[in-house]
Order: sequence, then C-alpha cells, then structure tokens
Amino acid sequence: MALKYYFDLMSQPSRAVYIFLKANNIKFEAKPVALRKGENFKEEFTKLNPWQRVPVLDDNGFVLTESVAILRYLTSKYNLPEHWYPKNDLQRQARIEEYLHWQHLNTRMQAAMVFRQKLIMPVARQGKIDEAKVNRFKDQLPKIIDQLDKYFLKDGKYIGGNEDISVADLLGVCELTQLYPVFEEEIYMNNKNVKQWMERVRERLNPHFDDGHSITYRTREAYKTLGPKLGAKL
Ligand SMILES: N[C@@H](CCC(=O)N[C@@H](CS)C(=O)NCC(=O)O)C(=O)O
Repeated sequence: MALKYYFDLMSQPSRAVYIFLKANNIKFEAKPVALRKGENFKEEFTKLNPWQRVPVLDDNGFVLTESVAILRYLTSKYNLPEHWYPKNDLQRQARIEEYLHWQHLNTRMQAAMVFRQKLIMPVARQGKIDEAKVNRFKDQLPKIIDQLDKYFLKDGKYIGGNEDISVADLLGVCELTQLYPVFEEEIYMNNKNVKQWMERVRERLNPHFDDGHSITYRTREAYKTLGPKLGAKL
C-alpha cells in the first residue's frame, strides 16, 4: 500500500487526519507513533520528520508534515467532494482558510495547553497540577468559544456558513475534544451553538469520529479515578 500514515490518536491533528482518511474511505497503512513512549524521538521517525511531531503522511516516498497541508493534499489527490475544501469557490475557500490560520493561536494553542498542563506536566511534579498555568490558558477559552459562535458559526451549520462539513470543522472539533479527558468540556457545552456544531460534526462523521476518539474516551474514564497521576501511567 502506497500511503503510510504516522499518528497518535491522543494528538488532535492526528485524530483529524485519521478520521478524514476513514470517512473518505482512503486506504492507508497505519503507523502508530506512541508519543507517551517518546517514539517520536527515535532515529527512524526523526529521519522522516526532523520536528519529531505527528501527524506525518508518506505517499510512496513523498513525506508531508502539518495536518492542514496533509488534508489539502489528500483532498486534491483523491478529488474529494468540494465541501471538504472548496476549490471552485474562492470566497468559500477563503472562509475556511481564515479559520485554518486563526486556529493556531486560538482553539489549538489554548485547548492543547490546558490538556498539557493537566495531564502531561504533572508527570514531573508527582501528579500535582500548576493551577495558575492551567488557568492562564483556560481563561482564554470562553473568549475563543464566543468567537467561534459569533464569527465562524454565525450563519450556517458549519464554519464559514457552509451547509456541509469542511476540513476546518474537523480540525476545530478535534481540538476542542482534547478538553474532554480532563473534564473541561463545560467550556463549550455551555454554548448552545458550539455544542450543537460539535455534535453535528460527530454525527456527520460517525462511526469514524468515535473510532478516532476511542483513546480520548478511555482516557477520560481513567482520569476520573487517577486524575493528574494518570500521566505517569500512560
Ligand atoms: N502544526 C502541527 C502540529 C503537530 C503537533 O504539534 N503534534 C504534537 C501532538 S498534537 C506532537 O507530535 N508533539 C510531540 C512532542 O511535542 O514531543 C500539525 O497541525 O500537524
């Protein structure tokens, strides 16, 4: 099989590309990279991606990093339906691009950092959470959820007023589900529009959405009993 996909389902962009591949019935050879075991720092993986990060796609020797680039590449290569990434409608495409650039310092950064501070960083601190650091990122989230609601989701079922799902919705929802294992999902559950959008995306992509989130759901269950001590056991 020509297409190899390197991922860890605990990584938000990895999940997004995994769900995308499954939902579009694109066959691939799965190459899991366990970040918790430091497999991304191994020599073989570093040769593939010098930044030692997932996701990575290897299409018959053509190696591509960065989830956004991978999703766009797959959309063109497999000539997927326009709704995923509109190629023939400049303004619809630009709306999706707008989110893809905005996400980095907003949904992506803040949700990832809350997760990191609540689960990964306590490993070095005997299971203790630095609440001030958690709050520094968490405090930004209500503003970001509000911007999603009032700007990106203001006139349609999906980001940018689209009637059907795009890569922006997929990446956006996978970022926010990173809050789920550490019980911070009330941040989006309290916003009806954002909550309904997340559920819409999940339903639109199931069974692949839940399959791609199986580890997320399991981690939540384990966090219930172990809390931040779970990080050391991952
Ligand atoms: N902008 C990149 C982000 C990739 C990234 O940050 N991956 C994280 C997991 S979500 C990673 O591999 N981290 C490994 C590490 O920090 O050691 C993308 O969207 O693909």
